[in-house]
Amino acid sequence: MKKLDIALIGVPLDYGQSRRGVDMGPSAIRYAGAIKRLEAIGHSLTDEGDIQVSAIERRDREETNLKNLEEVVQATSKLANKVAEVVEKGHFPLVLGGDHSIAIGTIAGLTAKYNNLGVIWYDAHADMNTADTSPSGNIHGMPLAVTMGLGHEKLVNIFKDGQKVKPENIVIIGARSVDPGERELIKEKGVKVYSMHEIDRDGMTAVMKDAITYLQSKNLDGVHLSLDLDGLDPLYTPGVGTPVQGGISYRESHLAMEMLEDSNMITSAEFVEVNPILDEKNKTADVAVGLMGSLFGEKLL
Ligand code: 6HN
Ligand code: MN
Ligand code: MN
Ligand code: MN
Repeated sequence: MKKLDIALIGVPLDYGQSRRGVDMGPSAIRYAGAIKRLEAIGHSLTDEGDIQVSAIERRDREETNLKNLEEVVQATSKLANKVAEVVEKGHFPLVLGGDHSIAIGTIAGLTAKYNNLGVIWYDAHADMNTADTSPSGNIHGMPLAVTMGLGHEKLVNIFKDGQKVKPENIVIIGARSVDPGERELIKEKGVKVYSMHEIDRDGMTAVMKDAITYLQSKNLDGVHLSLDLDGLDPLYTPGVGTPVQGGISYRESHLAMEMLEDSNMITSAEFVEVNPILDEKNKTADVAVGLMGSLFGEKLL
């Protein structure tokens, strides 16, 4: 991989879901050695610090099905501005969550540079609910819908109004827990999904080859990797708020990252849902940093 100028941005946000602790994700990932690991590969790295998140302790007070909407809007708006600032300077944004609602801000900010962005959503979930379909009211289950222009206008209009990514430019990998409303939306919008069924049946090599070829056919000017650590099986990443059994293995995930590195298509990334309170000795943050190593071109020999 060519040497990158990586801008690391932490987002200590846990308002997009209902379990405490995922706000400590950026610290846990830094503690697991992310910076040294990426510098050892030869990249230069600037730690932009953390986005400020309001520390209001009154939660779930809204009667709507969008918990902590204002806090999520504020933090993701700030994040979008920061991401826009670093991509405009030519840096590679590497965003550390925080819960997956942060992707609303990351992807919005990326549109400052990319007009036809692709997104790889590595996750057990589709994160395509809206307030109307969400079983939980948690905004971390909604960011992919928001990115397609669907959902509360305050979320959809962050950074700039409306849709940020075309549905046909999105690929989901690792899905195994999809809500009824999400299933309908996937079909209606034609989102490409590689579920655990395809990974089991065809193998990760075939799935990644197909996903990469699919995205290469879309004339994209950038591809964002949004990696939810719950995409992996909780055996490997127990420190997540919404674990689902039967997930992607550690080795398959490294292979996927290596294939993305070989493809040269990834222009930004985020690693989300690391929750140190639920973790076992920072195992999940360690896996996140290992996957970054593969994604950014770490070589054995
Ligand atoms: N994540 N589909 C469920 C919901 O509440 O909407 C779970 C979402 C999980 C979100 O893991 O980023
Ligand atoms: Mn610089
Ligand atoms: Mn998930
Ligand atoms: Mn997710």
